[in-house]
Amino acid sequence: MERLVELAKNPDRVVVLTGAGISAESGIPTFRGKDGLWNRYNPTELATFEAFERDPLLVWQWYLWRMHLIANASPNPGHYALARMERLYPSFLLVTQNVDGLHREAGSKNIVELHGNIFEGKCRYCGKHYSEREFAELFPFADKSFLRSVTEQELKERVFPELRRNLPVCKRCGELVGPGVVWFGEELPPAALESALRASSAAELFFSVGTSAVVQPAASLPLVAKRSGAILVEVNPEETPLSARCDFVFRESAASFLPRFVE
Ligand code: BV8
Ligand code: ZN
Repeated sequence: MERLVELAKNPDRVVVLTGAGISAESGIPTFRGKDGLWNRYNPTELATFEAFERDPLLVWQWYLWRMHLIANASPNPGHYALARMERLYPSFLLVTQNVDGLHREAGSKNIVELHGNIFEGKCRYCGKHYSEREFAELFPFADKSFLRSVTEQELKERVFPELRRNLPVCKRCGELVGPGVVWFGEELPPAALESALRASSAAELFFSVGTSAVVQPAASLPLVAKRSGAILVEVNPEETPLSARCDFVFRESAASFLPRFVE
């Protein structure tokens, strides 16, 4: 750590890429970890437009279950440390694959959300976008304060049976609205990907935190940084395909490493 802190004294361009692992200590299951979402469901099955067209009720049940978990979760010391880190460096960009909004809740300002925001809505038929507030109005079950007012039990016993007749219908085109996230096979928001690529190719110090580094195109960002001469740091209790390319690897949780790094 000392050598990294030494090297990290004066870089003025720092990029941090985060994945589901940084929200693990907020109680949100990761995708591929041992208790991961992938084990109970197959998100490449569910997080797709095909699945939504085939069974919108099942897809919305899965997302409401996750939204309920997230609405009742709070940022952990790892999120707060990154919000502090942003103030330490003249140029700092946080690029997240997470859709839970916990970085914003922890106070991070310079954020790129590559995979969208689970509390927003997106009509994939006419392209209309719904902000968190607009979507909560269109689809009250998606409202964070509603989700905080019910238990998981009530969600399953009271909300799910009502869901079929209350799925969100687009105000503009009358089709069903889905969650405002990027599904597999869908393009990432071009502006978000562009700024993440630009910052990664100019970075002097690049952290990959809590990501299994397999989902493309996000997983290519650390390699873009490395190729442009950045020092590459991985923070992850487990080995990933990126580990061998890193200059520093900290085999520990984000919530333990990041607060130590910024103190
Ligand atoms: C695109 C939003 C084309 C939805 C997500 C082969 C076959 C099929 C497809 C592909 C293929 N090869 C490439 C693809 C494309 C595909 C892809 O990459 N698939 C993967 C599975 C191989 N990519 C896409 O489809 C992308 N779109 O390519 O479109 C295109 C191009 C142009 C024009 C039109 C179309 C879209 C990808 C985005 C998908 N959406 N999420 C939702 O959330 O419901 S991805 C999903 O995975 C989440 O966003 C998540 O963040 C992301 C990545 O996972 P991780 O964040 O890394 O989480 P994971 O569980 O994997 O790892 C957690 C890590 O944390 C672990 O390493 C663990 O050890 C660690 N950890 C655990 N605890 C802690 C910790 N670390 C620190 N501290 C702890 N306490
Ligand atoms: Zn529409």
